[in-house]
Amino acid sequence: GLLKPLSYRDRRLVIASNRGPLTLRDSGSKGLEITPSVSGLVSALNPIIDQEGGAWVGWGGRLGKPDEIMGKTLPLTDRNDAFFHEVILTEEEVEAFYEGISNSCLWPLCHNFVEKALFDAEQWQNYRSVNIKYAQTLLQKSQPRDLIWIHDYHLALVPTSIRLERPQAQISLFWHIPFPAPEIFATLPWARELLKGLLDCNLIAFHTESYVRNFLITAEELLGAKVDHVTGSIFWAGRKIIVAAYPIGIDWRDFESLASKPEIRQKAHQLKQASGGDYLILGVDRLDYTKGIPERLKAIEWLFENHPEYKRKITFIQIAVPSRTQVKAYQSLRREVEETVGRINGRFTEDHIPVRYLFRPLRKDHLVTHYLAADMCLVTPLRDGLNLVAKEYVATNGNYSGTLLLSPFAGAANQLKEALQANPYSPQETAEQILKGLLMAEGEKKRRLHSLYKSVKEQDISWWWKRIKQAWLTGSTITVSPKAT
Ligand code: ADQ
Repeated sequence: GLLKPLSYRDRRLVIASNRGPLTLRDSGSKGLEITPSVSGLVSALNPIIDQEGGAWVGWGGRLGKPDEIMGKTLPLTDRNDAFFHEVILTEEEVEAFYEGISNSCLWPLCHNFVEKALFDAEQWQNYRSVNIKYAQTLLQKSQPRDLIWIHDYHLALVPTSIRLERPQAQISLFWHIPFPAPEIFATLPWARELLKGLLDCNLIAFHTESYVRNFLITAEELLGAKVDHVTGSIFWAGRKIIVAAYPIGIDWRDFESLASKPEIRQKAHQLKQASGGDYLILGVDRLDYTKGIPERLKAIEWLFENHPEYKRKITFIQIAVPSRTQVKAYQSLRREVEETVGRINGRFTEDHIPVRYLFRPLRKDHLVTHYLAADMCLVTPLRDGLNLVAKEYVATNGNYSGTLLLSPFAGAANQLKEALQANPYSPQETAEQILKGLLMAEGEKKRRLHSLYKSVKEQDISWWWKRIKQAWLTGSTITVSPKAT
């Protein structure tokens, strides 16, 4: 289980993330509708705040006027020691801060899609002011000794506002996406400002050592910060900042227990039967160009073209959750995926339809049903901070059977060593690895799955939080280098 709750009674955990754990909607006559938010981040942090108590600051999805900053405060547990503090955004802020800088600039840039990154100075101005908004709420809802835990690239400047107000604050930030190489990050016109924002933390954590390396070199090259590459520390502004790799884990028990339910096993069996072929292959992603969905479809197409006997044997189901639908790049991706699915089915359907495409979110039990039914899961992003789907598939099937094909460009590949791997940019290599997985001897399949399952269970969500908490609480007692910049 988790470590004991943070020991000091006067030292609460205060989380900030772009979206909060609850989504609020004013629905006229029915009043205020409150539903749990659905995202990987929320499912990761929920058990932690549940355990520790504390506060969580985030946008609840409601739009307001410029002078409305804070919305509702709502309890998160029935013990009454954890609260959600709602941030309200204006329509313009959603466009400039969220859809603009966050999702059309920082997101593509950090995933190495430099040509997709839009640099708009007015939007950056807005990103700044929204970060100040979150910081104001954090400052109001926390005490000076609290542990402020900020999440992701939306809120990179929040540490600066907190540090300004509270020089002694304990601030940590977890960066959920990759951190790119310095020459890529340097193309951001506000690269130095963003870096300085992050360096106002005490601890910055990433999913992999390579993101840590990129960050350290970037701080060195762009800011001239003093860096200790061995311990992963940066000396800056009279403080020591710890930078470390702590890959996020999942609450595997949840998936394991759903997977053992007879009714879900029955449904999985039916799904497999209904699909018609010998092999069911699955992809599950947010519809995002980083996830490599068109490339994955092209690998399936290559397979059918070069091994036509499989067009009757394989059913490939791609489930895509609608995501960032207001952003142009996501609209054209949607068209591309739909066209590609249409083309493949047009070419290879005889009595059996080889590709099925679902453009919608699934309930967790349905998601688990699909994971269970699938002989193989394709997690083949072009770039991905970590990727939780890979771990969820393993947790669901760990006691049964299943094969994972993983891109080396997903952060999870650092932990899930026994997965099959393929370069998603090569349809041929991907197709060959799919065949290898389908035809693999049962013994080897079992051995690989068992090793994957072991690492998903060992490095789970409580392992993650324990490591972060330890680094944070021990790191904070270390005093500062005298020669800091
Ligand atoms: P995401 O880019 O959202 O997360 P991922 O880690 O795969 O990617 O998490 C997606 C989550 O959404 C999973 O929990 C999955 O179960 C769920 N999901 C996906 N498709 C679904 C569907 N159709 N219906 C219902 N649920 C669905 C970002 C980073 C990742 C990093 C996480 C956590 O981009 O690299 O792993 O944060 O840090």
